[in-house]
Amino acid sequence: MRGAVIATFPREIIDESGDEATSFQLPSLRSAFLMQDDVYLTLGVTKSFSLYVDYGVGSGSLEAFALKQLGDSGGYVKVGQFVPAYGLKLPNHRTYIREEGLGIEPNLREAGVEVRITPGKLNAYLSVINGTALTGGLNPDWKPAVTGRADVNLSPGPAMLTFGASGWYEPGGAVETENYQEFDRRTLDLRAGPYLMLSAGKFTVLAEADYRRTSDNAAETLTTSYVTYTELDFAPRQGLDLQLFYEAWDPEITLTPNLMHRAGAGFELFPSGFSEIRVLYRHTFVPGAEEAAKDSRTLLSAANQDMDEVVLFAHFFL
Ligand SMILES: [Ca+2]
Repeated sequence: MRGAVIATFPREIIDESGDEATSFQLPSLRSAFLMQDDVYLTLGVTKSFSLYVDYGVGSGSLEAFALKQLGDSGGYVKVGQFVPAYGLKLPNHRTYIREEGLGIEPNLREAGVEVRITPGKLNAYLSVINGTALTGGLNPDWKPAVTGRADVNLSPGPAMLTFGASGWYEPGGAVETENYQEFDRRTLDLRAGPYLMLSAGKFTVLAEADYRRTSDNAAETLTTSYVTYTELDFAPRQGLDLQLFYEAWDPEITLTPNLMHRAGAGFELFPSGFSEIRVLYRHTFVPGAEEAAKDSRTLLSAANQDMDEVVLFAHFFL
């Protein structure tokens, strides 16, 4: 089970153009919620064939697949409904490289086939997916999407280095109508980018950058955006992790100033083998947006991203 307590503190944005602007102001928020309450079961049918079910009681998300291992190296074929492989695996999904910038939600499950191969130092995943029966998924229409990631694992000296890239191509993204005669309303979504993990002694660096292009045929719009994430971890002793991170999101490269920056720090404690507590503080800011918002109301939403947040995560597992 994973829960979170969040407090946000928006900076005051003064808009001189009128009262309506107040509706754009992000509310200050004190909130607690259950992020995840999964029940899961693995059934080993034979040495190399297993069945796996994971149900999110609160979210209704369902992961259910059959997995056939290919040899002893970790390679497999997976068939069913699962979380597609993309980029770094972060415990916090409220980052620009997940839910906020790339639209990859924590409860996203897609039905399809995934293959993992591990020749030599390479570790590669490739899946063909097409939405999900329960929650819709990202592409609930007739066109399958292709996603995957591949990385190389090296150990230069005492360090461990993993670097690779991910891609996610959806030719039939979110359909905005139930009327299948209106096929042109579909969107095209492409995400791609490199990532790396480097650890040496008590230090670990995580980094990812992604490009995203979304075209909406109905609205005749094309959006090009990019996101980055960098994290530095220091573990002074076992069971304690200190973190510094910086991320950025430009939701549309042709529009300026709307580049959002977010920087923060936090720590992670493992009081026992079954629990994890994370506390983090982060500050989001958009240089130049406040000044620009006085002239252009369209930039108010960017200006109002300016805020501080304190988040406490608690995670218990069996
Ligand atoms: Ca921009």
